[in-house]
Amino acid sequence: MNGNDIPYSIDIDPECFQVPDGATKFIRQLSDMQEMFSDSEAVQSVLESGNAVIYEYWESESEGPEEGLSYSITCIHTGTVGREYYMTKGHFHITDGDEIYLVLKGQGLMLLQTRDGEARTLEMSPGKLCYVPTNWAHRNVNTGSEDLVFLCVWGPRIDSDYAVIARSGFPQLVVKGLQGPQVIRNQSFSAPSAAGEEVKTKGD
Ligand code: S6P
Ligand code: ZN
Repeated sequence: MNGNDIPYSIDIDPECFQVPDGATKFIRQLSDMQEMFSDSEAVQSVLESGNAVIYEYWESESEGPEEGLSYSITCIHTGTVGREYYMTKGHFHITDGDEIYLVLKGQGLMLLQTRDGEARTLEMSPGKLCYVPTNWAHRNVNTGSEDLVFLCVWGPRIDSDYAVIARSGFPQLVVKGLQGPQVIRNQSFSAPSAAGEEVKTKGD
Protein backbone atom coordinates (compact mmCIF):
# COMPACT_ATOMS: atom_id res chain seq x y z
CA MET A 1 0.00 0.00 0.00
CA ASN A 2 1.64 3.30 -0.97
CA GLY A 3 -0.98 5.88 -0.02
CA ASN A 4 -1.33 7.34 -3.53
CA ASP A 5 -4.78 8.26 -4.75
CA ILE A 6 -5.59 6.13 -7.78
CA PRO A 7 -5.07 6.54 -10.66
CA TYR A 8 -1.52 7.83 -10.22
CA SER A 9 1.89 7.89 -11.85
CA ILE A 10 5.37 7.87 -10.32
CA ASP A 11 8.82 8.39 -11.82
CA ILE A 12 11.27 5.49 -11.99
CA ASP A 13 14.92 6.32 -12.65
CA PRO A 14 16.92 3.14 -13.31
CA GLU A 15 20.16 5.10 -12.81
CA CYS A 16 19.30 6.05 -9.27
CA PHE A 17 17.71 3.66 -6.76
CA GLN A 18 15.12 5.87 -5.07
CA VAL A 19 12.31 4.62 -2.87
CA PRO A 20 8.96 6.35 -3.49
CA ASP A 21 6.89 7.62 -0.57
CA GLY A 22 4.86 4.86 1.03
CA ALA A 23 6.88 1.97 -0.43
CA THR A 24 8.67 -0.54 1.79
CA LYS A 25 12.43 -0.84 1.35
CA PHE A 26 14.50 -3.98 1.95
CA ILE A 27 18.30 -4.29 2.02
CA ARG A 28 19.96 -7.69 1.66
CA GLN A 29 23.53 -7.93 2.91
CA LEU A 30 25.77 -10.98 2.67
CA SER A 31 25.11 -11.84 6.32
CA ASP A 32 21.38 -12.15 5.49
CA MET A 33 22.00 -14.80 2.84
CA GLN A 34 25.24 -16.61 3.66
CA GLU A 35 23.74 -20.04 3.02
CA MET A 36 22.63 -19.04 -0.49
CA PHE A 37 26.20 -18.90 -1.84
CA SER A 38 27.92 -22.17 -2.65
CA ASP A 39 31.45 -21.32 -1.46
CA SER A 40 31.26 -21.02 2.33
CA GLU A 41 34.97 -20.15 2.67
CA ALA A 42 34.52 -17.28 0.23
CA VAL A 43 31.50 -16.10 2.24
CA GLN A 44 33.58 -15.96 5.41
CA SER A 45 36.45 -14.20 3.69
CA VAL A 46 34.15 -11.51 2.21
CA LEU A 47 32.44 -11.05 5.59
CA GLU A 48 35.81 -10.49 7.25
CA SER A 49 36.44 -7.51 5.00
CA GLY A 50 32.92 -6.08 5.39
CA ASN A 51 29.25 -7.00 5.14
CA ALA A 52 28.56 -6.31 1.47
CA VAL A 53 25.16 -5.06 0.34
CA ILE A 54 24.21 -7.61 -2.33
CA TYR A 55 20.86 -6.11 -3.39
CA GLU A 56 18.12 -3.69 -2.41
CA TYR A 57 14.49 -3.57 -3.39
CA TRP A 58 11.29 -1.74 -2.61
CA GLU A 59 7.74 -2.99 -2.81
CA SER A 60 4.37 -1.32 -3.18
CA GLU A 61 1.68 -3.76 -2.10
CA SER A 62 -1.85 -3.76 -3.53
CA GLU A 63 -4.57 -1.98 -1.59
CA GLY A 64 -6.38 -5.18 -0.63
CA PRO A 65 -5.84 -8.95 -0.67
CA GLU A 66 -8.06 -9.42 -3.72
CA GLU A 67 -7.78 -6.20 -5.68
CA GLY A 68 -5.20 -4.14 -7.48
CA LEU A 69 -1.60 -4.94 -8.35
CA SER A 70 1.63 -5.04 -6.37
CA TYR A 71 5.01 -4.08 -7.79
CA SER A 72 8.64 -3.72 -6.85
CA ILE A 73 11.95 -2.42 -8.14
CA THR A 74 15.07 -4.45 -7.38
CA CYS A 75 18.68 -3.31 -7.76
CA ILE A 76 21.34 -6.04 -7.58
CA HIS A 77 24.83 -4.62 -7.19
CA THR A 78 27.91 -5.92 -9.01
CA GLY A 79 30.29 -8.40 -7.47
CA THR A 80 31.02 -12.02 -6.72
CA VAL A 81 31.30 -14.21 -3.64
CA GLY A 82 34.03 -16.61 -4.66
CA ARG A 83 33.20 -17.19 -8.32
CA GLU A 84 29.44 -16.80 -7.86
CA TYR A 85 27.83 -13.55 -8.97
CA TYR A 86 25.70 -11.42 -6.65
CA MET A 87 22.09 -12.60 -6.79
CA THR A 88 18.77 -12.49 -4.98
CA LYS A 89 17.82 -15.08 -2.37
CA GLY A 90 15.12 -16.50 -4.63
CA HIS A 91 11.80 -17.92 -3.50
CA PHE A 92 8.76 -20.02 -4.26
CA HIS A 93 5.35 -18.39 -4.10
CA ILE A 94 3.12 -20.02 -1.49
CA THR A 95 -0.06 -18.49 -2.84
CA ASP A 96 -0.93 -18.80 -6.53
CA GLY A 97 0.17 -15.93 -8.69
CA ASP A 98 2.24 -15.30 -11.78
CA GLU A 99 4.68 -12.41 -12.07
CA ILE A 100 6.05 -10.24 -14.83
CA TYR A 101 9.58 -8.84 -14.75
CA LEU A 102 10.79 -6.02 -16.98
CA VAL A 103 14.51 -5.30 -17.04
CA LEU A 104 15.42 -1.60 -16.86
CA LYS A 105 19.21 -1.66 -16.61
CA GLY A 106 22.17 -4.05 -16.61
CA GLN A 107 22.79 -7.65 -17.62
CA GLY A 108 21.90 -10.84 -15.86
CA LEU A 109 20.13 -14.14 -15.73
CA MET A 110 16.93 -15.37 -14.14
CA LEU A 111 17.10 -18.90 -12.75
CA LEU A 112 13.84 -20.81 -12.43
CA GLN A 113 12.97 -24.21 -11.02
CA THR A 114 9.90 -26.28 -10.20
CA ARG A 115 9.55 -28.37 -7.06
CA ASP A 116 10.52 -31.40 -9.17
CA GLY A 117 13.81 -29.73 -10.04
CA GLU A 118 13.00 -28.83 -13.66
CA ALA A 119 15.22 -25.86 -14.47
CA ARG A 120 15.17 -22.88 -16.85
CA THR A 121 17.43 -19.90 -17.39
CA LEU A 122 16.25 -16.62 -18.93
CA GLU A 123 18.41 -13.77 -20.17
CA MET A 124 17.94 -10.39 -18.51
CA SER A 125 18.89 -7.23 -20.39
CA PRO A 126 17.20 -3.84 -20.81
CA GLY A 127 13.78 -4.20 -22.43
CA LYS A 128 13.48 -7.96 -21.76
CA LEU A 129 10.23 -9.09 -20.21
CA CYS A 130 10.40 -12.34 -18.22
CA TYR A 131 7.23 -14.23 -17.35
CA VAL A 132 7.30 -16.24 -14.12
CA PRO A 133 4.48 -18.78 -13.78
CA THR A 134 3.10 -19.88 -10.41
CA ASN A 135 5.08 -22.77 -8.92
CA TRP A 136 8.39 -21.75 -10.50
CA ALA A 137 10.88 -20.53 -7.90
CA HIS A 138 12.95 -17.65 -9.24
CA ARG A 139 16.30 -16.03 -8.52
CA ASN A 140 18.01 -13.16 -10.37
CA VAL A 141 21.75 -12.92 -10.93
CA ASN A 142 23.77 -9.84 -11.91
CA THR A 143 26.40 -10.99 -14.42
CA GLY A 144 27.24 -7.51 -15.70
CA SER A 145 29.56 -4.66 -14.79
CA GLU A 146 26.82 -2.31 -13.52
CA ASP A 147 23.76 -2.62 -11.29
CA LEU A 148 21.01 -4.93 -12.57
CA VAL A 149 17.68 -3.12 -12.11
CA PHE A 150 14.24 -4.56 -12.86
CA LEU A 151 10.56 -3.97 -12.28
CA CYS A 152 8.36 -6.81 -11.06
CA VAL A 153 4.55 -6.77 -11.11
CA TRP A 154 2.15 -9.24 -9.53
CA GLY A 155 -1.32 -9.14 -8.23
CA PRO A 156 -2.78 -8.67 -5.88
CA ARG A 157 -0.97 -10.47 -3.00
CA ILE A 158 1.62 -13.24 -3.01
CA ASP A 159 3.27 -14.86 0.00
CA SER A 160 6.76 -16.21 -0.54
CA ASP A 161 8.83 -19.05 0.89
CA TYR A 162 12.58 -18.61 1.16
CA ALA A 163 13.37 -21.55 3.44
CA VAL A 164 13.25 -24.26 0.77
CA ILE A 165 15.71 -22.37 -1.41
CA ALA A 166 17.99 -21.76 1.58
CA ARG A 167 18.14 -25.54 2.10
CA SER A 168 18.01 -26.91 -1.46
CA GLY A 169 19.41 -24.09 -3.61
CA PHE A 170 18.88 -23.94 -7.36
CA PRO A 171 19.98 -26.60 -9.89
CA GLN A 172 22.20 -24.00 -11.57
CA LEU A 173 25.04 -21.82 -10.28
CA VAL A 174 26.13 -18.74 -12.22
CA VAL A 175 29.88 -18.22 -11.91
CA LYS A 176 32.52 -15.95 -13.38
CA GLY A 177 34.57 -17.89 -15.92
CA LEU A 178 37.62 -16.89 -17.96
CA GLN A 179 35.41 -16.08 -20.95
CA GLY A 180 32.59 -14.48 -18.91
CA PRO A 181 29.53 -15.76 -17.05
CA GLN A 182 29.03 -19.53 -16.97
CA VAL A 183 25.98 -21.52 -15.86
CA ILE A 184 27.15 -24.72 -14.19
CA ARG A 185 25.44 -27.56 -12.39
CA ASN A 186 25.02 -27.15 -8.65
CA GLN A 187 26.55 -30.39 -7.32
CA SER A 188 24.86 -30.09 -3.94
CA PHE A 189 21.36 -29.45 -5.28
CA SER A 190 18.50 -31.79 -4.47
CA ALA A 191 15.01 -31.12 -5.81
CA PRO A 192 12.65 -29.89 -3.08
CA SER A 193 10.11 -32.64 -3.83
CA ALA A 194 12.82 -35.35 -3.70
CA ALA A 195 13.85 -34.02 -0.30
CA GLY A 196 10.22 -34.25 0.89
CA GLU A 197 10.05 -30.48 1.33
CA GLU A 198 6.74 -28.81 1.94
CA VAL A 199 6.46 -25.19 0.94
CA LYS A 200 4.49 -23.54 3.68
CA THR A 201 6.44 -21.01 5.74
CA LYS A 202 6.93 -17.37 4.89
CA GLY A 203 10.60 -16.52 5.08
CA ASP A 204 12.29 -13.15 5.20
C1 S6P B 1 8.31 -10.85 -5.45
C2 S6P B 1 9.27 -10.61 -6.59
C3 S6P B 1 10.40 -9.59 -6.32
C4 S6P B 1 11.46 -10.08 -5.29
C5 S6P B 1 12.70 -9.18 -5.25
C6 S6P B 1 13.76 -9.65 -4.25
O1 S6P B 1 7.48 -11.94 -5.66
O2 S6P B 1 9.78 -11.81 -7.08
O3 S6P B 1 9.85 -8.39 -5.88
O4 S6P B 1 10.89 -10.15 -4.00
O5 S6P B 1 13.29 -9.14 -6.53
O6 S6P B 1 14.06 -11.01 -4.42
P1 S6P B 1 13.84 -12.03 -3.20
O7 S6P B 1 14.12 -13.38 -3.74
O8 S6P B 1 14.72 -11.61 -2.07
O9 S6P B 1 12.39 -11.87 -2.79
ZN1 ZN C 1 8.41 -13.66 -6.76
